[in-house]
Amino acid sequence: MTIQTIPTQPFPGQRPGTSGLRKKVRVFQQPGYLENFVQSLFDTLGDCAGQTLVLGGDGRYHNRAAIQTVLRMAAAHGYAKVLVGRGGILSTPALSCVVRKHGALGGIVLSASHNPGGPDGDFGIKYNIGNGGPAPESFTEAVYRRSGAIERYRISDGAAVDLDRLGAARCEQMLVEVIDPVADYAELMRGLFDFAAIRALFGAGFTLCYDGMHAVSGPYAQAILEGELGAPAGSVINAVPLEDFGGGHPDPNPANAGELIARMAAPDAPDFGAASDGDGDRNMIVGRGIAVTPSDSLAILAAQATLAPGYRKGLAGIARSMPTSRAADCVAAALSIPCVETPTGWKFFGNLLDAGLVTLCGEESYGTGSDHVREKDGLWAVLFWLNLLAVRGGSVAALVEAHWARYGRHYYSRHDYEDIDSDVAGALMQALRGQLAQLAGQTLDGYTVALADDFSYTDPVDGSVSSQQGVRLIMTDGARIIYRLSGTGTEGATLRVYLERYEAEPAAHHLPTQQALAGLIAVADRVAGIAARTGRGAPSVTT
Ligand code: VG1
Ligand code: CO
Repeated sequence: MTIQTIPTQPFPGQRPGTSGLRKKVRVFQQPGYLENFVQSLFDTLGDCAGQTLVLGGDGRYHNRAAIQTVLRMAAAHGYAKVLVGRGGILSTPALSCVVRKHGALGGIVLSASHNPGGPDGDFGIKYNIGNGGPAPESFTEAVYRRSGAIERYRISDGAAVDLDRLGAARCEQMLVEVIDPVADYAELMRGLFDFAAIRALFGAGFTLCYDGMHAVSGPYAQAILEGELGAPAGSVINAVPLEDFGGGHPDPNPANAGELIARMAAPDAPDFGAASDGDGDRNMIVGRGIAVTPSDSLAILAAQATLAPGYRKGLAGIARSMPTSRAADCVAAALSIPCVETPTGWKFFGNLLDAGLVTLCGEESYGTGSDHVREKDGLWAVLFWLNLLAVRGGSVAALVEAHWARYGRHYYSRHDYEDIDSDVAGALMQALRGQLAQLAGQTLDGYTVALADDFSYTDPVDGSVSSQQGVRLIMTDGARIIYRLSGTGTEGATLRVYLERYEAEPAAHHLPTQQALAGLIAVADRVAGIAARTGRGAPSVTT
């Protein structure tokens, strides 16, 4: 075994987006592509000698090959130890948990999250720092700069490590410890939630369907929900992680988790439905005949948090991404705690959590989490909901409706226009930014614009500024239209339009969402010229 220095040349475009570097599998399969990025990462970190790295992925196609490459490169950079999940598997929240628990320097997640997998699908890599959370923008930008100047990478020519056997192995001087991917995570969950109450709930006949979408969360859900909490065998469907996610799109929303939504609408529907995404950090909560919007879910968890043992002392504050509805703000106001508005992407929550400014965080994109790790956490959200239902009784729908009755309802929808031409998308955003000054004060189809801006965020902890985080039109009645371009796609551009309208009156809480938002949808198109510019008469995905 020797450490080799291999000459290389920069690949253009190795710039991490909202959540890591994501490209087509074929791009990652180019010789040197992954190596260049990992070398740029290690160069940016500086001295890694004697440190611990945590490594795992969502099991998608190319995961195992990439893990071996990272192991051999870590060995060449003097890491003392790498903790790697058995089979190369670690969900994103579990990796965050392991990094924190074992005091690692950081972790590498191999995942493209909710993007489809397989040879023609997507792959991705993300670096998490010692707090367990995604590296901040200043760091990922430094990695990107380094990737543009790279001339060589260092790698051991050692043999592949057997990822399927628990226990210790070696690569050069480095210890490789293959760990149970579930154990540390399950222990953390036991300390946060009332497992006895949830066990009693299942014991009393409560039924659940959890859709693992053939992605990473199946083994976690089976071990915890079926194994520890007594949900009947078979409650977790599509539980085995597959390299191509069974051909599905592991994005837990009503559009992509069709099987679950159909089950929850059937006459013999279980009491509770849930799904998670490729890397296990997203969640969708479904009741009989109702899919809970993620923004509502955050607000409901916040309002009821003290019913879960891990949050009995109450919340320091709540944070939500800017496009996430303001339902959580109403709860924060009622609790007299702060609600912080951040740009899209979990990396912006890390500083707030580390500083103890907030306890719960959420995004409209089916992401919810807390200070227990530094990532959003799909199964955690499911356990939180089960804990609430076990303590309070009643159904998902009843809990949601009671919440709306007390705080009002924020009708909410996201319209995605996927794979549009990047230049067209760029021009659309540019034109929107150009209109901002004129828009304030205008009345459009009955909505008067109170504020039109491009969201900019100053991190209250380190003072860093992130600008151009989404164009917002905020109406005098509090309704909002937000436009931004996705930072996780690998083909063309995706325009996301976020629509929100507040309704205080309980008698008006049961409209179909798209109908309730129809007026705003028309304004959104009129202002941005979506149909005219993109040629699309309708969004490709509506959630
Ligand atoms: C999307 C979501 C964002 C989320 C990100 C990563 O980003 O909108 O809220 O944090 O995915 O989620 P974008 O830039 O495409 O809108 V995941 O589950 O990929 O880690
Ligand atoms: Co994800």
